[in-house]
Amino acid sequence: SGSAPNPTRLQYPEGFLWGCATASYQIEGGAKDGGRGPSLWDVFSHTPGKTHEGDTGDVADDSYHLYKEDVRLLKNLGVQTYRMSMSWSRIFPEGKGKVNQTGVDYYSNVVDELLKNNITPYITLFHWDTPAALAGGWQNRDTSKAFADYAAFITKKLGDRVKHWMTTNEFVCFTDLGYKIGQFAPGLKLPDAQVNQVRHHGILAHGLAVQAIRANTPSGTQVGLAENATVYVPIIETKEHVEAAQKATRLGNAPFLTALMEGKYMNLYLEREGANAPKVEEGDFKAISSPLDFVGINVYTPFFVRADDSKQGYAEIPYPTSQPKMASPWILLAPECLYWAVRNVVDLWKIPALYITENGTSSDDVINSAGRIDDIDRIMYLRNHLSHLHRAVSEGYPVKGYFLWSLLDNFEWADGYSKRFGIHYVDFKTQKRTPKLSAEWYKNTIAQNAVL
Ligand code: GBH
Repeated sequence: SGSAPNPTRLQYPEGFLWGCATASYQIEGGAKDGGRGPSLWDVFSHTPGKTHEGDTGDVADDSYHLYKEDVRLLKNLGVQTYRMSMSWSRIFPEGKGKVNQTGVDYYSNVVDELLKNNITPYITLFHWDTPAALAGGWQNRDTSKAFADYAAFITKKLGDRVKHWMTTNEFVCFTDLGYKIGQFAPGLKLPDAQVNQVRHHGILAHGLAVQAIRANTPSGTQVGLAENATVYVPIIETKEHVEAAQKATRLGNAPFLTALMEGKYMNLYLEREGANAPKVEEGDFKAISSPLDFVGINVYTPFFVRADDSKQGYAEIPYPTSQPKMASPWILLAPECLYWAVRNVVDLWKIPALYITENGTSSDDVINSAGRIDDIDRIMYLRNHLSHLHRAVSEGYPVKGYFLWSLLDNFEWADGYSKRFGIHYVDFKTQKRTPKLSAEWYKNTIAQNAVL
C-alpha cells in the first residue's frame, strides 16, 4: 500500500482474504474436559502401534484452554480469517441425542474471541473426529443423518455470528484411509464394495448437512466444504496435455468432488467398480449435489499427467527419484499445483467462489542458538505456491482467499508430533508458542497483500 505500481510485483487484489487453518483434534487437547465424548481418533491413537510413538491428541496444543492465546497469534499475523473445526463429540458426546452445553459454550466463546479481534471464523463441522459412540461409524448410513442433525443444531446456535461453514474435510482421509488402507481411524481394511459404501455415506453426509444448514441459518450464510481434490498438472502446457489433466481431475476425484459437482457417479467410475459400486438410494444425489456458495480445496502436492490413447485419455507420469521433497515424504515439491488445482476444478465445474482451505508443509524445524526457528524451506514452499496462485487470480479465476496450514505445530495424525506444520513452533512440554521465521514472512505478505 502506498507504493508505486510495479508490474513485476505479485500483488493480490484488494479484499483477498488471508488466513490460517487448524482442526479440532489436532490442536484442542482437553480430550476428556468439559464433558467431551471420545472420537474414533481417541480410540485409534490409544491403540498401540497406530501412531508415531503412540502419540495422541489428549493434550495436543491445549487450545481448549489456550484459545485466547491462539487468537492473539492470529491477531499478530494480521489475518482476516481463521479456519477452524469443531469436535462433534464435544457438542454431542454420543454423536446424537443429548447436547453437551459446555462444548457449545466453548465454541461460542472461541467465535466471540475471534470476532472481538476482527477475525472472521470459517468453521469446518467435521475434520475426521467421528464420535466413537456412533455404531458402525461411516459404514452405517445413519451416521450421515446424525451428521446432518449435528450440523443443523450447531449452525442454528452460532449462525447469528458465523456466516461461513464447511461441512467435511477431505473425504478420502476419513473414508479410504480409515476404512480401506487402515492408516487413519478407525484403522480398517475393508473390501472394495464396503469402502465404496463408506465413501457414499461420506458425500451423503455432506449433502444432508448442506440442506440442514440452509434450513437453519439466516440467508446470506455461505456453505461449502474443504476437499483435497487430487491435483493433476499437465506435463507441459499444450492443449492435449491440459485436456488430459482435466480428464484426470474428473476421474481421479470420481467418488467425491466429481460426484458432488455432477450430481451422479461418472460412468467410467461405475464401470470400473462394477459389482462393487455404491448402493444409492432415491434422493441421495439431490442432497449430494446441493448448490454450494464456495468450494474449498486443500492443496499440497500434485500428480503429473500426459495425454494418451487409453480409454481414460491420460497417463500419470512417475516422479523422477530426484524430484525434491519436503520434510513429509509425500509432499513432493511442485508449486505449480496451486495454479492447476484452481484451473482444473473451475474450468470443469464453473465454481462461483473458491478458497484454498489448506496449503503448507512440514519442515525439520529446530530452535537455533539464537533462539530462532529459521524455516527457510517452508518460506520457499509457500512463496512459490503463492506465486502460482497469483497467476490463477490474475487470469480471473474466482479465488477469494487462502488459509495456510497451519497456525501452529500440532498432532499430525498418524505421524503424531514428529511432523511440524506450524508457522508457530510449539514446545509440547510447556505449550510455549514461538513464531518461526515463516510467521514473520507471512505477516509481511499479508501486510503487503503481495508475494515477496
Ligand atoms: C491435510 O491432509 C489435513 O486436512 C490436515 O489435517 C493435515 O494436518 C494436513 O493435511 C497435513 O498433512 O504418509 O505417504 O502414507 C492431507 C492429506 C492424507 C496427506 C494422508 C498425507 C499420508 C501419506 N494427507 N497422507 S503417507
